[in-house]
Amino acid sequence: MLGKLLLTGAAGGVGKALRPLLPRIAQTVLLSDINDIQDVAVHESFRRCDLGDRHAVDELVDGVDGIIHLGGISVEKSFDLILNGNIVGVYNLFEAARHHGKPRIIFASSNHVVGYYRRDQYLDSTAVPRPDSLYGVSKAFGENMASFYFDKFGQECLSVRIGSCFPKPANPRMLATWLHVEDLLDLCARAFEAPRLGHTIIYGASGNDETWWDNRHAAFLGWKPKHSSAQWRAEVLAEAGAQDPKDPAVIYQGGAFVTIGHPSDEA
Ligand code: NAI
Ligand code: 15L
Repeated sequence: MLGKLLLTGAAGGVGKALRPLLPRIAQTVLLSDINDIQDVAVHESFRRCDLGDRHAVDELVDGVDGIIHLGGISVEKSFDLILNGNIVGVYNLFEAARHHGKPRIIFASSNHVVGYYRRDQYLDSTAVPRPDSLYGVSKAFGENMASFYFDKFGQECLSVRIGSCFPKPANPRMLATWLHVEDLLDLCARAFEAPRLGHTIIYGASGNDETWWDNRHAAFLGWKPKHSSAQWRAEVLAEAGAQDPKDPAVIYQGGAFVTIGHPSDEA
């Protein structure tokens, strides 16, 4: 059990879903986000912080025993927004951790690091990144920060290439990528408890019938997802109707992210 856990991005979708589960792994939780949070529970506290503000992030991390880093831009957006939240923000977080006792970090990376692999390719964590967006590039940067900070400074981090962490799968692609938040919580618990974590990358998907990802390099964590998208399969496929096998959004793992244009070209 951790003493004080820092949860960044706590006002977001995954943060909201994870918060009620966190007493299973930490005595107290420091919530943080660039947006306000009103419903702070007894075991929680809240500090508003822009991840791009180095001094504020340094103060945020001081005194925490572990970090779940969800904060940042979570979809394709302008480079300026991604630069602040996901590049400068990740740098600030790792620097703050290095200066404050190196609490373990769980970094919310994304499947969009490898979004330009086809769905008939089975990937492990050694696959060379093929990002499908500026967003995916920024998550690859975060993973590289994790690698560098471990090799040079001994900062341990689990980068979770999260598939799709939502209450239920929203489309046929998510039948493969879906991650139940309880499986994410269990993965975080194992990463904090493991005798050695080092720099590890894992794909974050539940035990779905279809998968494109092989987590054998992270087998030492003993993570066995309990949930599966199978219960929604019939409903999701019926709602979606026929899929065009020539559509890049169907061919590639990143789905619709591969069809999004450059954000600076948008009207
Ligand atoms: P979200 O967009 O709902 O939450 C992200 C939170 O980060 C927001 O509350 C936002 O206000 C905050 N944020 C953005 N910029 C910030 C900044 N400069 N400083 C401080 N806070 C900032 O995203 P969601 O779905 O909750 O995802 C959480 C994390 O997991 C994100 O890092 C996302 O990239 C990653 N992820 C999520 C997936 C999913 O299926 N939900 C899949 C893959 C990765
Ligand atoms: C992500 O990285 C996003 O944060 C999330 O909003 C979804 O788009 C998810 O990937 C996905 O691929 O389904």
